[in-house]
Amino acid sequence: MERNIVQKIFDAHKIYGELAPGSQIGLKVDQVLTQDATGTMTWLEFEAIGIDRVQVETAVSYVDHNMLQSSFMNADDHQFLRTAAAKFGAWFSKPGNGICHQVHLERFAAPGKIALGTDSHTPTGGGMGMIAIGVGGLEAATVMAGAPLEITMPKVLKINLTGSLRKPHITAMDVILALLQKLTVKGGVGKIVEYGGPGVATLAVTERATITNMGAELGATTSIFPSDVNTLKFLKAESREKDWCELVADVDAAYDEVIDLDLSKVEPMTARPHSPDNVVSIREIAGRKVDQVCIGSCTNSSYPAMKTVALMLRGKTLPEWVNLLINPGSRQVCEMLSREGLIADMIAAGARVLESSCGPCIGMGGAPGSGHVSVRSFNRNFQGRSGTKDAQVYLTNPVACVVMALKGEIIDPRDAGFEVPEVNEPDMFIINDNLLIPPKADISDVVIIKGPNIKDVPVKEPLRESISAEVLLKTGDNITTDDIMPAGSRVLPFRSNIPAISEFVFENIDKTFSSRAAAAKQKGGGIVVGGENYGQGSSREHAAIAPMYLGVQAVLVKSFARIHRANLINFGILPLLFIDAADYDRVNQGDILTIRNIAAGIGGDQRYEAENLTQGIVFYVVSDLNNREKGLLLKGGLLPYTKERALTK
Ligand code: MIC
Ligand code: SF4
Repeated sequence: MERNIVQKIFDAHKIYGELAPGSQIGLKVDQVLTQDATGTMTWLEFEAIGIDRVQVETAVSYVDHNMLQSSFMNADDHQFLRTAAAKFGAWFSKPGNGICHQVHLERFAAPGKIALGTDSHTPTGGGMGMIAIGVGGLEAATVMAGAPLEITMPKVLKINLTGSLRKPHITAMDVILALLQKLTVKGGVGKIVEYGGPGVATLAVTERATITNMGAELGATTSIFPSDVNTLKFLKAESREKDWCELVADVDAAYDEVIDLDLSKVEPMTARPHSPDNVVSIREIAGRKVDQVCIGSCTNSSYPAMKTVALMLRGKTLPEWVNLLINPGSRQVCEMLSREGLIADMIAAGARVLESSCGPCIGMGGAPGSGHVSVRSFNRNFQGRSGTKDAQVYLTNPVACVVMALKGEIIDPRDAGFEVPEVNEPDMFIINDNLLIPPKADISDVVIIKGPNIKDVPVKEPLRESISAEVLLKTGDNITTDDIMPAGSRVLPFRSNIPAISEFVFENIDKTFSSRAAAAKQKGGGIVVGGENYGQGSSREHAAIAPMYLGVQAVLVKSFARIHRANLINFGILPLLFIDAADYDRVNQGDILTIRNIAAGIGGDQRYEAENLTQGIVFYVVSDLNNREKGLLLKGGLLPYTKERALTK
């Protein structure tokens, strides 16, 4: 049978199941990456499962998010992660080595492999021809403990690329922005996006990685490119040609859906506030004054992108009112730029060069001023994520970012009259792995060190037979995990401390949420009601653990985003769907809902009667759990479920 790339990789990793969309499959995982903001929980969970050493080929623990270190908390977390990696057999990427996705692409990603990461932008590895999927921490911990990755087989959407980009003003960023404009933040839900067609050969690995990185914003399970001579070139330049294999779809491979995209028709695009799919061509909104520009992040941090930025800045000066912040994504890129004198060009022009970390992308510094316009080469512009609620954040390509920084206004890069050099991938990268600590063979003297801010993972009691709880909050569509569990410099340091971080749940929507939830917990707990695509965005399981800690028993919505739905189940919160979307209007905040006979419902047709006691009405809701999800939800979540299975093995 003719197969596409996804089928080829899944076939080679299949433990059980059929590769038909919608069926349950178990896959062997080769690599797992964690980052510090989600990783402390992941490694605490791994420890709680009770397995001595990671069971996957390669596990890497990165530190890249919590780098501000405004108190002891982040540094204590880094020490915990370093000692846990040493104890459990993972690589440790020290702070300063760079953003997990960029470093992973450089040093570990390999075609044909399956990788999981506790970060939603793990699909960056798809640029290398690898299936790389973002998951919650507990999912990653159980896989590192030896479990297969258990997922519902997604559909495969082929994007057939023809033509070539009109570089250098138009970049890979514009490709994914154009797709977001077409497909929206829900367009990839339940799908893997596989790129193919003659246009693929015109894109280098790092350009492909920009596209697969931001495929997360489509809601896709992951995105993947073929592995070809460009892939080999990149791996050779990283001295890793041994990791290469060719991987292309068979000529007559079948897809569930095909979309054509002519690269030569792509325009310079921008996503306007406050959603990555709020995309227009830059020319449509030109003229607005720009206060801040940020370049870098895991989306646009490659050496060619950063070198282009530096050369464009050479000999120029920023306008008085513009702040330009640059965070090269990895130490490798940063070291190469500095050895070539390119960092000097950036700082001479007036840019503020930040360390290789997530930085302003997740509100760890670099917050814009009140109402300011911030233009970023990043992947998310959700309201408040920058650290400033009324900031107007636009997303665009790095060349457009430099042009807008130098002009101080929103302008199409083709209209500014600046020379833009074309920079290619180098033949050889500088390889210096001294910030990458390999797994240790002898762990006899390794002690895991936990600072006072690191608290145990809370575990929920088994699912109740009946839930009678207050609707604590009713939200609209496309609620993000940034809305549920904000990040930024104030909150991120508490990622290892659930009691403390739970005080911030829904803070940007309703400051009283956590105190109301705590009060409701005494009377039976809470329910959150939402619209479509609830929980889009980040993989942070804190958006499930903290509500669980506050007594939330169920979340009732029109539809869920994939990773968040899994996180709710993993932490024992019942994910419910309205059968009739019109019933959404029959629930108000403050109402008391009662859902009875839960065990029988889960074992049966998964339909439940929901009685709105406040309004005296009844409607029906449904859960769409598979057998595994049913089992672990009844136990109170994945941790108690996995521990019990490990003990009874
Ligand atoms: C993000 O971009 O939102 C993050 C911060 O990288 C998250 C992970 C986290 O919340 O720690 C993600 O994308 O999963
Ligand atoms: Fe870091 Fe931003 Fe990338 Fe998330 S999206 S991993 S915060 S750089």
